[in-house]
Amino acid sequence: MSPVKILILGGDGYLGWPTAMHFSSLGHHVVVADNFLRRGIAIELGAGSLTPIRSLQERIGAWHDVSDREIRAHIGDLTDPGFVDHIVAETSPDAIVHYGEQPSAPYSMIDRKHAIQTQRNNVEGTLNVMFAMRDLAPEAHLVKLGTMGEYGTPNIDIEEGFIEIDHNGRTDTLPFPKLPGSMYHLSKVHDSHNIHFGCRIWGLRATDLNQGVVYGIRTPETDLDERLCTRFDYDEVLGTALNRFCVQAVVGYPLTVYGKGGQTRGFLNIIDTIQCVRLAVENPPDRGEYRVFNQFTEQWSVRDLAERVQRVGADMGINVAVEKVADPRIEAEEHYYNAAHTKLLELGLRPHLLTDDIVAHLIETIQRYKDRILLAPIAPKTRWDPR
Ligand code: NAD
Ligand code: USQ
Repeated sequence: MSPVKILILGGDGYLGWPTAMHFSSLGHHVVVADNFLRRGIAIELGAGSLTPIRSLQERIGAWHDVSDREIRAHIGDLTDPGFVDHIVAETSPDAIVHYGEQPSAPYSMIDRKHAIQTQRNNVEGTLNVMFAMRDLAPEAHLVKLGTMGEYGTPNIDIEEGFIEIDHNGRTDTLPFPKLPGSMYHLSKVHDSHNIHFGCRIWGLRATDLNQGVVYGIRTPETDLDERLCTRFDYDEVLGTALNRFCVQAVVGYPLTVYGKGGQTRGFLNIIDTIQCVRLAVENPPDRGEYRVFNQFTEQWSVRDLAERVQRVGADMGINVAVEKVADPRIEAEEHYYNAAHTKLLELGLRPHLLTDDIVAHLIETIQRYKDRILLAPIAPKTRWDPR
């Protein structure tokens, strides 16, 4: 693909920073925007990244040292309309990759304040991006990170965004019903409706990537220099299941399987997140088209994942215990789950499936940073029903 201009919102985050480096390595013109909300939340929680992440400015300098390529940065808040208009007008992007939201379900369930903050941050930010596109960059392609959790766990197969419905003798293809399980996941549902509206009414072009749970810490670009590493959270609010289990294995903390452990989700390696986003950017939809791709490579129950980490740990000489703790969330602990995920494969996705070697590699990488692990924020405390 010839070089294009890509604006990466949330470009200082777990996924945004490696994505920025990847597009830059391919020769694209990359601009990132971030307000460091994620770094601030980690401080608020008394938690922190396992990996010693550098400031955004240092990362960009290190990337230039290593690759001789430029990434430009704008520091500001996507809920500020003036900031968003400025970066869109200044960049004139071909594609906008939008990671810039509060991504944690537990954070959004701490209390009323955190729920409202999450929905304001996510929904207002995305609305600002849509208006800026309508007025300043109507040809640009919005690649928006949504989540598989928008669908929840219905007792039917999950389709990719839309479902054909026969009703009273008539047929239509309509958005798949949504049953999100947290205020955060709800914010993504609101975003999806808003973006769909922007495509239908204003002729925007957008790809909504309903992503599963991401695991992993290393990409070809982060491996070039330790200063380029991405953040990696393992606390009860910001950490995700497999990442948390591997850190728990390293420090001898019993793996925290919530409830029965039959909660089944789609998962993918961070390398495949970047691959999927690249495929979406390289294959834009038409004006007015709203596409939904389910972005994960395989599905696992959290119980299966914990058993996997336990088995790989044993092979590495680590004694890993699994502890079923009362589920702090309100969610189905055993359920049917079968979600379609063919559209990215049709575009050329080559999945990096979870193997024992990948789990071992993840554990080894975590062991390198073992001295930085904070124990206090690991135990689950945030409850969906705090009464
Ligand atoms: P992250 O918190 O590390 O990255 C998000 C970045 O956006 C952060 O750097 C944050 O500071 C920035 N940001 C948030 N609100 C902002 C605002 N108002 N203005 C400017 N910058 C803002 O999270 P992540 O894990 O990299 O997730 C990125 C995106 O992917 C999120 O939208 C998340 O919902 C989605 N997602 C993540 C996963 C996962 O497992 N990590 C899975 C599915 C979907
Ligand atoms: N879980 C455990 N033990 C833990 C942590 C989690 O059993 O220590 C369980 C949870 O109860 C849940 C499942 O694992 O059933 C997934 O939880 P998670 O914290 O790994 O992921 P989740 O809260 O769903 O959120 C993460 C990202 C979010 C993204 C979402 C994709 O933080 O940004 O949107 O994964 S998805 O789950 O497909 O909606």
